[in-house]
Amino acid sequence: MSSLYHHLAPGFVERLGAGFAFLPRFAEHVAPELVEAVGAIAACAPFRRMETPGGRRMSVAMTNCGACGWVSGRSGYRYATADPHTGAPWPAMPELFSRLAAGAAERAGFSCFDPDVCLINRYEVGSRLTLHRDSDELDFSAPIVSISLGLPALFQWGGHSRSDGTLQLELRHGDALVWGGVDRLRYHGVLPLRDGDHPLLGRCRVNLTFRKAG
Ligand code: MD3
Ligand code: FE
Repeated sequence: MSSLYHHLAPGFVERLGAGFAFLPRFAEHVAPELVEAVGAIAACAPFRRMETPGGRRMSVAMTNCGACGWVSGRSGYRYATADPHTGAPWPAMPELFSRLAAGAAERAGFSCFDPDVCLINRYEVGSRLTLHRDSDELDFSAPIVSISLGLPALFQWGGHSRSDGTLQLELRHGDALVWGGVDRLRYHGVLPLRDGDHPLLGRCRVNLTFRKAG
């Protein structure tokens, strides 16, 4: 599907649903700065593979920046103002991150998006995210903005019921997605990362998701 889009210049917006927009290469021009900022964040709040409420270890490693961060553990999923790993507040969200997220949201028709969380997911070869919905936020009127970096991934998205069929979209370095309105609670996931070697990130993929949690 995305092979139709990736030759297009940044600035192109593909509206795939009333509240779902695909912005190929939206963040490509600032990707090196984003990668550097992720390194600085991870130096303070290290990537860790969190435990699910069911006691399994996720294959994706995560960290956060912003006023709060998404955490998972035996007691469930929640947003926390401190990193349970260090006890310290999460690193501040870089200006570049919030500006970029607001810009992507604006392009998709959501004005004044002011995220308080950036969840950072790191996929190694074989890491995946099973089909789920993002429903731990208090305010579903705000969209979620995602930015992909590094190796390409097959993203799958479905409907409002787990059993609805899914479509696939390949997400590449610099691509942005915006989900809001009626599409905000769709099921989605990421298939196991295929091996490759990315010039900036090597054998991994990093995804930033910007949220309004509180
Ligand atoms: C559709 N991340 O962190 S980003 C997640 O590539 C997550 O790491 C994936 O799903 C990743 O929760 C997918 C695209 C995305 C993010 C949030 C959504 C799609 C979404 C929220 C609602 C619907
Ligand atoms: Fe999600």
